[in-house]
Amino acid sequence: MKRSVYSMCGMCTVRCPIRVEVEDGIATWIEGNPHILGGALCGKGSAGLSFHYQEERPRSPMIRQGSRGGGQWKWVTWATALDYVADRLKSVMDTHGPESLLMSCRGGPFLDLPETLLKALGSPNFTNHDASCGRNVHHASLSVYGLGRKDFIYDLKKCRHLVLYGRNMLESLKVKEARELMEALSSGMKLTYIDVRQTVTGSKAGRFWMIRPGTDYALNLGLIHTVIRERLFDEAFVNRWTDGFDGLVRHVEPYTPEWAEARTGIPAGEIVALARELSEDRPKVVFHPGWMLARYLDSFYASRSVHILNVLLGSVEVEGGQIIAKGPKDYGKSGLKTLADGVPKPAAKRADGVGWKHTHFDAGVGLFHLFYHAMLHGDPYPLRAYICHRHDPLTAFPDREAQRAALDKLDLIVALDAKFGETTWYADVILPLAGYLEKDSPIAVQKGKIPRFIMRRQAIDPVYDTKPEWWIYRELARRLGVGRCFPYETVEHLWRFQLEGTGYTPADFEEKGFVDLAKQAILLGRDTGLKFKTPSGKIELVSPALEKAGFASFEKYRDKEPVPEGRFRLAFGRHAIHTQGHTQNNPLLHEVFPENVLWINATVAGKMGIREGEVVEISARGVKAHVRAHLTEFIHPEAVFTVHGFGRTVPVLKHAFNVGFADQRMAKGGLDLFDPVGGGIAYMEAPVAVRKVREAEGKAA
Ligand SMILES: Nc1nc2c(c(=O)[nH]1)N[C@H]1C(S)=C(S)[C@@H](COP(=O)(O)OP(=O)(O)OC[C@H]3O[C@@H](n4cnc5c(=O)[nH]c(N)nc54)[C@H](O)[C@@H]3O)O[C@H]1N2
Ligand SMILES: Nc1nc2c(c(=O)[nH]1)N[C@H]1C(S)=C(S)[C@@H](COP(=O)(O)OP(=O)(O)OC[C@H]3O[C@@H](n4cnc5c(=O)[nH]c(N)nc54)[C@H](O)[C@@H]3O)O[C@H]1N2
Ligand code: SF4
Ligand SMILES: [Mo]
Repeated sequence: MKRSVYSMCGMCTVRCPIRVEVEDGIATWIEGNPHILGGALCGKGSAGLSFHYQEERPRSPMIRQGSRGGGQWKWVTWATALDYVADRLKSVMDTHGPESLLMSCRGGPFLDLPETLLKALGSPNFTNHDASCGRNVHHASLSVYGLGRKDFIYDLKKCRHLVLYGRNMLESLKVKEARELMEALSSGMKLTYIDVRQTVTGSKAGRFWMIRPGTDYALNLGLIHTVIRERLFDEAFVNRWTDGFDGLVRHVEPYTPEWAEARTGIPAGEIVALARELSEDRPKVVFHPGWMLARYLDSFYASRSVHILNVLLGSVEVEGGQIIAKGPKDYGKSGLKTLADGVPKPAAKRADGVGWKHTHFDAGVGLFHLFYHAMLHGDPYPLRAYICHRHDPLTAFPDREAQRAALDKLDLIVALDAKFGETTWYADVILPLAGYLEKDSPIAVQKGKIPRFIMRRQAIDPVYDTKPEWWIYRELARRLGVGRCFPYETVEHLWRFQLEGTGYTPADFEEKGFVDLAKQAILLGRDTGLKFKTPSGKIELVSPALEKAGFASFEKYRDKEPVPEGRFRLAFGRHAIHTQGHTQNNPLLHEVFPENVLWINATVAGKMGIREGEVVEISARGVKAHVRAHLTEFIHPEAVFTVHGFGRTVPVLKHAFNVGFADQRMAKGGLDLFDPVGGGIAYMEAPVAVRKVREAEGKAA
């Protein structure tokens, strides 16, 4: 029998809506939800079947037998695994208090379950991956608007000019956004793409600037200087909605386009030309803040300058610009009920110090890397158990050795994962999650121009002995004496609980897999209707909160140490066919893109005697690796580039084990190297060395 099921992709965290065909219990076809994506899906999404029917994933609960990371496991039943986890957690909490429990979970729409469990147990230490991703951008956005990085959407359909800083929309992709970009380009939208190398996205741009690594802040200061000097900004908007414009004017005075040229390598005349072009198209222009801009010690201020450029050109809450993402309440509707709302906030302070010691960071999820200090030193109090849910810090954060040394202080590490991540392999217990086709998930809210509720429905029975999150958290909670916080038996009960007061029922999702909460999108009025969540209610070019915490609103530009010959900034990023570190073992994706290489500027490589395809040694602070060189003129001479996620060390991953090179290994000492204001890891601050292998071996001998 053939069935069609609306669900959500899980091959990356974008979670695109999908339609799945199932024949006699076997999934045979996946496509993008035709009502939203017109059937389109990316390569990774299309390889979803190959993930589900592959053997090399956790197929039943596992308890570690030998040393951590040693790879000796015992398969156990769910009852045994859950009893074991609950008993160990109880004993840790009895001895050290509930706050000694840490949980990290990759951000996303389904966080209510893990957050509720942790809160119910009495620990404030919930965190996510974002210190390794977009935290600098997020904090910069909060400092300007009081709204975070996810509170804006970009109206590409009506935009006239889009500026991207390493935001590689066509490779580091979201299906809906990539389609919108292509459509906008076909309708004449201009695209300026700024990166240390050329990308697929950059190849579609009318203007491509190969910027000197880490100098985007200097470029933006030059742009802001020009916009102000030539009075290209939206005066009405700036006067009505911003605080601190005079301070900005004074700050950018010395930063002429010529000054910026000397740092970025981008000709002053071109910087001026871009500023003028954009002012003609304003406010239908977008400077996209991306995720990370670049990962340096001054990325917070670089990101802030991107937000400020949008403000100056009036690109706020306007068609073709950036629009404040609307939730149910903006349309007078009730939001979903959450389990966490019914549980009191734990009294203990966060062990990462966020919210009390570090008051300028968003206390919602804090900063993952700061927990390692608490693990190692028991300061401000001991952390003794860690639940790692769909997160892989040993891949995503720097310095594997330093991380392991801290993790080794813990009495218990539990991993909830659908794959064998590096951290999962280092855990004491693995609770195997069902793949996304094999499970129902809680209903999610998607904010946007028009907010919607969307549902992931189970399409097939679990291929192995794996379980969905809603079941695992409920079972753990019951064993830990907080089952009352998970008041449902089936997922249907949970959905009904979530939908209480909204007027919808689970049946409303059958037709399309989602429900839109309005028919027509509304924009808030730009004269009186805007309300920013800053203390002043305005856009804060000068941020009193930031200054109170001891940081400047406008930071002067500091030149970076020059990169010596033979050394490079290690840039990294994504490829359209892989997701972070967890698709390298997918048989289909492995076939298309088996191994990462190291991009290096062809002229520089020529001088070093390095040839295309030759294996080179890359090293930093005592860590060495071998990788094949790829020579191209399309990368800045001071940078090398690789696709992140390779060099897996989990031996059961038969396609990915030991294949390619792990860029994160080069960031030794990097847990302490983070942007002090934005909180994000500054991976690219310390350069790497590259040399020919024969030469390297000769010198070592
Ligand atoms: N296919 C695929 N898509 C994904 C993901 C995935 O794993 N796979 N992951 C998702 C996630 S979590 C994220 S955060 C996003 C990331 O999406 P993006 O931020 O768009 O992209 P990245 O691939 O990380 O690439 C960063 C780019 O920044 C460039 N860069 C490096 N240094 C500098 C610099 O100093 N200045 C400038 N201007 N550019 C620089 C690099 O050369 C690279 O091209 O992608 C999302 N989409
Ligand atoms: N050096 C370096 N470091 C980086 C990056 C880089 O490019 N270079 N990128 C940074 C960025 S942008 C980010 S967002 C972070 C990402 O860092 P993470 O959030 O840790 O990475 P992911 O690989 O997305 O997800 C982690 C875990 O989720 C599991 N998982 C995958 N699919 C599923 C699923 O369907 N269900 C469940 N339950 N689990 C699943 C994977 O097995 C993996 O163990 O890394 C950051 N760190
Ligand atoms: S971008 Fe691709 S892999 Fe990610 S959720 Fe969408 S279809 Fe799946
Ligand atoms: Mo990310």
